[in-house]
This record gives sequence, C-alpha cells and structure tokens, in this order.
Amino acid sequence: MLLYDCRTAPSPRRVRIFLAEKAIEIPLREVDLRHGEQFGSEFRAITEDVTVPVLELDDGQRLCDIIGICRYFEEVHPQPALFGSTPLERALIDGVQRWCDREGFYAVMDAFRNSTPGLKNRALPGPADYPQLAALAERSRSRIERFFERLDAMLGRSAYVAGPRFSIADITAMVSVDFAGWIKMTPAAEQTRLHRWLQAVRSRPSAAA
Ligand SMILES: N[C@@H](CCC(=O)N[C@@H](CS)C(=O)NCC(=O)O)C(=O)O
Repeated sequence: MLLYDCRTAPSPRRVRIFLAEKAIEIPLREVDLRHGEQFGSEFRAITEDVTVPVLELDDGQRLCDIIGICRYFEEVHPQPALFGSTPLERALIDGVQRWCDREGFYAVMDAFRNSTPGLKNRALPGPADYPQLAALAERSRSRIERFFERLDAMLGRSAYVAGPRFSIADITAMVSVDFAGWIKMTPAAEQTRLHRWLQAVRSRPSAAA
C-alpha cells in the first residue's frame, strides 16, 4: 500500500490525520506539487485527475478521492469509528462532513486559487486550466465568514462539529480553518466556541500528521 502525498497540501493532510487517528501507518510518497510533478507523465499514469492524495492498494488498484480513501480505511479498520457508529450518527456525520467540504474547504480553495498570483490559469486543481475569477475569490471570502459563524453556532450545541464525538467532519472543518489562514482569514475573537474546539482538535496528536 502506498499513499501519494504532498506534505504542504491540505487535501492529503486530511487523509494523514484520518490515518493517525486510526493509528494506521503506511508508506508515503511525496509528489512535488510546487514544481509541477503532478503534470509529468509518471504521475499522470497514476491518476488522470493529477491531484493528491492517491492511495495505491497492493493489487495496484488506486483510490483518488479523499473521502473515498478515508471510507476504505473506515471499512477495513472500523475502530475508532470516524464516520459514526449507528445509522443515525453516520447520516448526521455524512451531512455535516459534506457541508464542511462545500462551505469550508471548497470556499477556501476557491478564494485561494482565484487570487494567488502563482496560480494564474490554475483556478481549479486537475488536468484542465481555468482562468482566475477575482469576483469568485471575493464571494468565497464572504462564504468563509459565514462558515466560521455557523461553525461557532454548531459548536455551541455539541463538543464536536457533528455531535459529541470526534469524527471525519472535524478533520474537514479543522483543515478548512487552517487552510483559510493561507488567505489570512481566521475566526473572530468573539467566536469563542469555535476557538475552544480549534484548540481541542489542534492539540490532538493527529493534527501534526
Ligand atoms: N481528487 C481530490 C482533489 C484533491 C486536491 O485538490 N488536491 C490538490 C492538493 S490540496 C492537488 O493535488 N492539487 C494539484 C494542483 O494544484 O495542480 C479529492 O480527493 O478531493
């Protein structure tokens, strides 16, 4: 088994944290995204999406999606359960995880990629080039403000974003908040519930994975 990784990128970090929570160790192979290694013929042969993470199984099959990879590990190493333990818990966690992805992770990605000078024409990851849209970066920044507000409210109702226990939704949310720091967006000081949770999740050993 092998995980194609990039130490500095937020997407593979989500998988590394998930693995650390489950105490699973697998070999990592660094892909140098900064210097365009993902566009070389070698990596294109690994995934036509030209993104990391990619999990290569021992029989050569590959998984190229963050949640797909995490779901696979949840099935083969069910404990600790990070997608929930009961039908209701699983449904709630799936919904919150998807919301954190959509309104957190993708909003930050859009804000970052549509405003960073070094990513001209690379407004989306993947094999196709797309021009940056300044208005999209601006709109995404206001979505991130709403994301912080709603997270703070959710964390007033439960210890973790999708309920009383740490789950994959917390990983998506924490990595999204950290990623927002790249564009100098951080939760307001008065979002105290969000800060309390951030301190708790950032101090888990998995956060350093
Ligand atoms: N298919 C991936 C996409 C992950 C993704 O966007 N990865 C970024 C790193 S955070 C990437 O590989 N970017 C390559 C690039 O910018 O060219 C997923 O599971 O969501």
